Amino acid sequence: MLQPRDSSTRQRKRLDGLWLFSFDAEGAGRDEGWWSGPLADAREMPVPASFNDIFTEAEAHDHVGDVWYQTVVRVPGEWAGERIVLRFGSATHRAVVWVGDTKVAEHEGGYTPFEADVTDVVEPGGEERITVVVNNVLTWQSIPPGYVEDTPDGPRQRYFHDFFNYAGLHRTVWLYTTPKAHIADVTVVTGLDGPAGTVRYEVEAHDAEGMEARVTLRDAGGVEVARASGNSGELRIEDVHPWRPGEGYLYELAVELWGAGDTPVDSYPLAVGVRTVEVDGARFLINGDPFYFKGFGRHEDSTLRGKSHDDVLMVHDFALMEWLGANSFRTSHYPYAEEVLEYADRRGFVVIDETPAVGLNMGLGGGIFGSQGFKTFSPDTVNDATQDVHRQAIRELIARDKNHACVVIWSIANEPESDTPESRAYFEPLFAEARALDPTRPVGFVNVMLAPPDKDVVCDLCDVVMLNRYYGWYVNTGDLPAAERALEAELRAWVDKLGKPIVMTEYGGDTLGGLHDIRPVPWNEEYQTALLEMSHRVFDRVDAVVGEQIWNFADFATTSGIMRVDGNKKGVFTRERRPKAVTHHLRQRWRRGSGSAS
Ligand code: BDP
Repeated sequence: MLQPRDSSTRQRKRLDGLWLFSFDAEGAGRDEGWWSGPLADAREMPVPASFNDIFTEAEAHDHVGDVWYQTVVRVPGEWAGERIVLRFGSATHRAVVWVGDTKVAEHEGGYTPFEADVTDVVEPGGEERITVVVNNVLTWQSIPPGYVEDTPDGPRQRYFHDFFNYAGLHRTVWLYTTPKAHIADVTVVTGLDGPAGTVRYEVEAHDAEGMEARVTLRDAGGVEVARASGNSGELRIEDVHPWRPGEGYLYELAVELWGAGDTPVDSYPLAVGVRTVEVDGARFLINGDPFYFKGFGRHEDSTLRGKSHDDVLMVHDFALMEWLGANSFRTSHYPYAEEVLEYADRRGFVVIDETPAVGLNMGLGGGIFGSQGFKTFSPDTVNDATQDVHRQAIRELIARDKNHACVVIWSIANEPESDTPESRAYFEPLFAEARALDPTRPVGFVNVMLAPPDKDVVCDLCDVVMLNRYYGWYVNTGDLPAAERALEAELRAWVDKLGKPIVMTEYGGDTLGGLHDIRPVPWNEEYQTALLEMSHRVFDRVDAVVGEQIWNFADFATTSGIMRVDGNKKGVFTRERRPKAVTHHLRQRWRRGSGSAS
């Protein structure tokens, strides 16, 4: 799915700002038709933002069910005759949208965009009321899953992942135009051939009978380097400047649709980084060179905004990662805003792109301890319907992010159950789906501690083994020598079993910023440093380890519970982005080139 862009044939209008907003605790709005007039007794709510932390009441923070958003927009008069589209970057976790009294869109899944062609519903030059009901409930048939417990005090949302269930309109809402005959999708696949680069392209055009697609590729200085016509084809750049980690060199592909006239009917600019990704034995290659991932599992999370996209935070977070010498991150545990992927393309960051499939594991309690008392896969829990939603989440992720040079691995789930025949049956078709949709990128999922090499039955489907391990924290707590032995033994067992590259996608321990001691003890800053140093010694001894992504970049919000003090504190930065002492170790290691591919 294409991001809205301005071009010679397209315009867009950002609808962000203060919208009217109502909690619908009784779930009355859908029956009462709240879209059919101005929202009664509404407050104002910033868009984009999670709604949870904006007001002061506990009911707002912990609301379960529907919330309503509404705004009035003037559609520019000069848009008459154009195709007009209303697009949401995300609505967490599902939404229905009305323009005036007409329902125009419905979408399931909280982290991918959706849009509606509203040409026939809006009047250019006129004002239109847009109403959205967003629902934040997690069920056994949502991704991620959860369930609602009815209590005498009202509904309580339970879920199995370790981050707060922020919800709302988290990303920009656009109203944009395309011509009637328009470019609906573009797919590029890049390659390298000695000093030359190739860009295979495919254009999908709608309502464009008799028209021709033409593409022109220009380098970063605007100089044309190749052109072609036809809905698909291959461009060749004789002396290519590849996209590479640390150097986000981008070409621009001008995609045009031509009819009989002497200007294009539609035009869409797409940034293209030319690079290759490949797994070769136990090595991970970008442009044929061994690559070592240095970075983090992150969250879209900050004070007040919750999971809202925010350019200030994004640019600052990348600056902090660069300050440390990081070169990569995983979009744990859901697709991040499109702006983040675009920025990663430009900064030369390498991304493991993950679906929202987190918490499909009843062996882990509330994120971590003890079992939940459910079977993960059963007709009443994660079932065929859940798998359909999961499959759709994979489709939407790949459809959205397939053209990003930064994306080098699809992660189809985080820490699911993967040691039972049911888990194998569940995941086999999902791997097939991801590979069919994108045969060019490695596919994997992130394996949990509970499924080590002698138990796991799914990792052989992966191109890259991605491991979350907490030696020295949840196991061997406070005993780093024992942790070091156990971590190394397990990694070697993975090498013996699969011989594939291993990326450590999580390791670390909770650390209260500012807590110091002369001895490293769990929770103090000395312990975080010692634990990471220990882990890094092990990674350096195991050749198949091709990456280290610490859990987590920054402290983040979770549900309340005895395992969490004001959230998860495994960040190397606090939630306010102040560095913990360990950042100095990381700077030394990552900037002087340790933790690099051999
Ligand atoms: C892993 C999860 C991650 C948690 C982390 C932790 O993948 O979401 O936050 O452990 O316990 O289980 O900190």
